[in-house]
Amino acid sequence: MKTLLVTGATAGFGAAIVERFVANGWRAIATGRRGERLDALAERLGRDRVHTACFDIRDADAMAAALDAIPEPFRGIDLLVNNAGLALGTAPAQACDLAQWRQMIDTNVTALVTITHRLLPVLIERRGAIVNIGSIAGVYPYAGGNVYGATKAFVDQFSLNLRSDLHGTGVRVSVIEPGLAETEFTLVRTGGDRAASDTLYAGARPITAADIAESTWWIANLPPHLNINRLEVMPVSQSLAGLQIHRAPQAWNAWLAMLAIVAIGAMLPLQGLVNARLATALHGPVMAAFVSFLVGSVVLGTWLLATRTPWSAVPDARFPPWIWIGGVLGAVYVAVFTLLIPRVGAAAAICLAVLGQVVASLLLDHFGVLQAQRPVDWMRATGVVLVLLGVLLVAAPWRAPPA
Ligand code: NDP
Ligand code: 8X3
Repeated sequence: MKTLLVTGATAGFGAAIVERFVANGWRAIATGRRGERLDALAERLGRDRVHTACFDIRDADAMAAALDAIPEPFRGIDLLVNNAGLALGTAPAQACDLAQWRQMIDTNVTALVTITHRLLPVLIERRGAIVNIGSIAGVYPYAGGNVYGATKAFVDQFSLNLRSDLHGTGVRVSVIEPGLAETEFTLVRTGGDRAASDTLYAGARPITAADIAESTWWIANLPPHLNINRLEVMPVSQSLAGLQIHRAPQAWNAWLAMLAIVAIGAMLPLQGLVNARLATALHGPVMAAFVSFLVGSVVLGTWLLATRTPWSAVPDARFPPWIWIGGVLGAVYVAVFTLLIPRVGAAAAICLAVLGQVVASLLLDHFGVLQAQRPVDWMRATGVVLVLLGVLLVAAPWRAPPA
């Protein structure tokens, strides 16, 4: 009976790989930090077939102690699956937390080479195999991939270099580079943001943990004269999307952006005027609020959908529910102005609306609600706010509200 050791077997790929191999007659050593999950796995698959080793893979002493404590039937390791790993954050490098970078390097790189170094003698003795879990992030750069992608590039190159050094030993070395795969990966990456994780995978039919277990099984069970060097796996729904070009800001672009903000800001209070008439002349305030909701949804929806275009002046938003939340906000917004216009006058209301619009979008952008993931251009933002304040001071009728 053959034995494999899988790091990071408490979830995702690792757990699925253990299940796949044990179900097909292998013994497994399952490692990870969450002992209760390892216990559940061993209970389910049988303690005679699964040995658990609970340790933080970044702790070299704990790793050594756990490997020393492997019971006799499990000591002849034929396959090492270096799977434990994680990504933390998607912020641009200049906004990243150094501690998170270090954690990724310690886990995805340092721990991986440490356990590999430790197990090489037994793998050579048994003419075994190593399957490292890399990532497409190590091959194709993307914004926010910074250190995570770099650690996976290391895994790729380390795997290829290992092959060279293990030449003639019969030990096979492969690296699997999965793309979008639904596991706890994004939950970990976003610090536990379930909504962000669900949104990423929704409708994409991503790779499953069982798919990667299947690929690992295939690699491990090929005839001994074959070695898969690299296996890049993506869901059909994912493909590559080119390079990006930053162009120096053009004056007309900035003015266009400002014009758009002013136009959208002005549209809602104008609708407030219409609503005020609708409410009294036609169907009352409920119908007015409904019309506000519809128009607000369309306006905000158009705004957010426009962000999918390469036009860089609008913030990047990819979260469809915001269209509807935007609709509700639009309705409240219009309702406020329906009440406000008769009191302060249309010019002042429009200026206030525009100001509110700019401040709100800056705040949303700043706190990452629109997932812009880029710092606010405070120079331009302050300029816009100052101009609008100026317009408000000059144009607003600081006079008695219309009778
Ligand atoms: P999961 O978050 O579901 O699983 C990660 C596993 O790694 C867990 O078992 C976790 O165990 C373990 N792990 C993380 N840190 C440590 C640590 N310090 N000590 C011990 N174990 C640790 O993610 P996936 O299954 O998706 O990820 C598995 C591998 O696949 C990772 O290397 C990831 O980079 C890679 N990958 C994932 C892709 C994806 O889209 N999902 C795509 C490409 C590659 P515990 O927390 O219990 O310690
Ligand atoms: C995980 C794949 O594209 O999310 O390694 O970085 S990706």
